Amino acid sequence: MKFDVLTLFPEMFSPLGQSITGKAVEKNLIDINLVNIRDFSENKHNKVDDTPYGGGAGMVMMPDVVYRAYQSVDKNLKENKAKVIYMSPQGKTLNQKKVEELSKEQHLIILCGHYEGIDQRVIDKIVDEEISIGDYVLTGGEIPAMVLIDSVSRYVEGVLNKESIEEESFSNGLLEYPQYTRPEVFEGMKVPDVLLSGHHENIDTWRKEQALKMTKKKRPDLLKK
Ligand code: 4G4
Repeated sequence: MKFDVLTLFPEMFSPLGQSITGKAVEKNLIDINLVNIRDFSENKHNKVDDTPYGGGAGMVMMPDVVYRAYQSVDKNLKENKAKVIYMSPQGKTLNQKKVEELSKEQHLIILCGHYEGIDQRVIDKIVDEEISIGDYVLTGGEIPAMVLIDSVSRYVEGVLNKESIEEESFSNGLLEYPQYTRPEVFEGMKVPDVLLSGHHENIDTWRKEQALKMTKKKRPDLLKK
C-alpha cells in the first residue's frame, strides 16, 4: 500500500520508521512517500502561507503551493486512482470500520494542514474525503496522518499475523479481555488460575466473559450498538 503525505513537516513522521510500521516499510508492505510542500513554493523566501482574507488571527496555507505539491505525485499507480484525504477537525471521525475500509485502497494521498489550515479552494479541487481523528484541535494534521497510516497499515496483508487482527477490540464489537504474562505472581497478585489450567475451552469462555464484563463497565455505549 502506498501513502503519499503532503506536509510542511516531513521530519515529524520518523515514528513510523519504528516498531511494526518500520518493519512493514522495510518489507515493502507499505511505502510512505513524504512530500515537503515547501519545496513547491515559487517565492524567493520559500513562503507557503499568508494572512487570511477578511482578517483574523494566524496564517493560511496558499492554494497554489499545495496544488503543485499534489500535482507532483503520481495518482495512477497501476491504473488505480489515489484517494485524497485531508486531515481536519471538521472531517468525519475516524473509527475502526473506516480504517478497515481505507485499507482496501491501494493508494492514499494524505494532506496535512498547519497554522489555520489550507485555502478552501484547493481543498474543494483535490480532496475526496475529510477525516478527523477526534473532537479536539491540534497544531497540524501530521499526528492525525500518522494515526491514519498506523491504523490502516495494520490491515495490510503481512503486517500483523491474522489472529491479532481477528481477535482485537472493536472487530467483535467488544473490548479485549485482559492479558497476563510471567511472573505468575506480581506484587502479591496472581494470574487467574484458569489461564494456567491448559483447558482451552474454559479459557475461551473466561475470556469471553471478561470481554463482556469490561465492555459493560468501561464502554457500555458499545453494547447498545
Ligand atoms: C485543517 C484545518 C486534524 C487542519 C485546521 C488537524 C486536529 C485534527 C488543521 C487545522 C488539526 C483532528 C490548525 C485547527 C490542523 N487538528 N482532530 N489541525 N487547525 O483530526
